[in-house]
Amino acid sequence: MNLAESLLHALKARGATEVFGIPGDFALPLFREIERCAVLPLFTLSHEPGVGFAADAAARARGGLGVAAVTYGAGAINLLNSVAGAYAERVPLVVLSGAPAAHESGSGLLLHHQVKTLDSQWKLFAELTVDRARLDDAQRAPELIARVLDAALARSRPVYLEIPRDMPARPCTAVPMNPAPAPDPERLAACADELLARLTAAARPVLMVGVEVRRYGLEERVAELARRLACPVVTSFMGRGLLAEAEVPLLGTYLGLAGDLALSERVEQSDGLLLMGVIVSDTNFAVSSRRIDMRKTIQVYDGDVVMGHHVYPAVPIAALVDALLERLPATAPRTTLPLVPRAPAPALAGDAAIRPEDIATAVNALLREHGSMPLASDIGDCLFTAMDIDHSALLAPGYYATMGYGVPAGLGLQVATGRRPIVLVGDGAFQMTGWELGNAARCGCDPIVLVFNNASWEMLRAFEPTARFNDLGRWDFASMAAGMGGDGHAVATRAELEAALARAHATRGRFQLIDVRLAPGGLSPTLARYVQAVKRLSSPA
Ligand code: S1T
Ligand code: MG
Repeated sequence: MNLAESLLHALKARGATEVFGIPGDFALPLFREIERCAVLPLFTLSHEPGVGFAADAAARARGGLGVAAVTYGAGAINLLNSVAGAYAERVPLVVLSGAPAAHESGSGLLLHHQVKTLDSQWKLFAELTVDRARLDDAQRAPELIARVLDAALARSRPVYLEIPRDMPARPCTAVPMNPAPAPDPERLAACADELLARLTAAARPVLMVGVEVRRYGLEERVAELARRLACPVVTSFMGRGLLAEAEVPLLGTYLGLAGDLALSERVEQSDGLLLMGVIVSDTNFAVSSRRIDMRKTIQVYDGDVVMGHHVYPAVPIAALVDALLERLPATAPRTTLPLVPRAPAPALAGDAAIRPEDIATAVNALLREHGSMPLASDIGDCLFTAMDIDHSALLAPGYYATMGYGVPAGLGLQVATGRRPIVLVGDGAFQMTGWELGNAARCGCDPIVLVFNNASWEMLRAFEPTARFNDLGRWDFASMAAGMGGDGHAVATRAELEAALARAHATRGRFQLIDVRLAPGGLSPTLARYVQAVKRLSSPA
């Protein structure tokens, strides 16, 4: 076996099911080996940001590692923003970068793709990963690969492997599978006992679930925990879609002043708020009507558990959930709290102009008729509109908030899970990475893509209403679909939207792009409330 093969087996053993990438001369030997040994299928895309987003989405949707393979310099540095988003949103993304061979690095020449020094790229990735290794010694490679890949899974964050181009074909032994270190049993027991004591003492406990619940594959166990705790469950904004297919008394998503005010009140008034895997960020908590006193919450995040002034370090969330389940009788009565209240699907008046909320209504009608579909959303009003779509599995950059995520993420989701997604994307974000749809057929994907075509960076206009720089002009995305191997439908009325969605759902094997011509200036109700709340909370009292 050679180094590339050993690496691919190690990736596969840790949940990877494909590699997304774009080669370059420093990565040709690596790509040659990936294709030759076929341990993991290789999917090439058109631009490295899309490669990173697709690999990120594959990891989020399927669990386990996502893999992005790129060339040195121009390729890897093009990937940085996607890796940054994966770091911020806790995604175990593995970057494989080609690099100059030993004899080239020592040639004394400046090498093409080089930046400041040959280590510049290494230093850039140091800021966006939890571990890194340069595989320039085939003897040491197996232990380095094991350490780095296991760090990605344990910390649920990106890692970086630099592979000089004279190394992929070098003979190499297999990468060991090292057992994850067990948490200190006494600390774990004390932590679980105190946490349950606090919840029992609380008169108004609430469980909020966040991204770590999905990243560590805990949805089923946390659903069981929710049932046994028999307390109300909400998701954070970033956790939207969590437990969507689990049987739990989910009240909905906490959005502070931008969401359901009764639900927000319940969260903000709770005297026992358990934040399970929640990123305590502005996007999750910025528009709370009253600042949640984090000293009264129980925060389980990034390997630590914080309760009041007590900190329990190195308590992995999975171990804690299991310890809590051990302490709670399995026979606890199933709670009768209501499931997520579904917004009534008002009938769409046929010839009226389309507003963002009409898209949610039309998607809800489709999902209620044909069954659930996973969603991949970009940033922009499309993500706020997604809050009005029935609770479905949702991939979105809700915290790092980079544009360009939606379409590549839809491809990554379908490649990794085989499930056909609905992609929600604004016209501005589509201009960035929507063209990856040209690779959909080659990747075996046929997403339904809803372009929120408001001819504007509307989310920015909401804060800068007089600025002209948010004008994008009306692009005719529908007419571009055929050239990329899909079908395009331009719709301007609600009836046209419903008909196009039905037609798109019935058509398989080609991506379906629905170019929704939105009336300028319209915001979804959630984004409108969010903007109001931000303005209110940021204006001097
Ligand atoms: N560039 C990238 C890569 N990501 C970003 N988030 C931004 C810039 C800033 C930005 C937003 S929201 C937004 C921009 C430019 C406009 C999005 O326009 P579009 O996709 O058409 O969606 P909509 O019209 O619904 O707003 C965030 C807030 O920083
Ligand atoms: Mg727009």
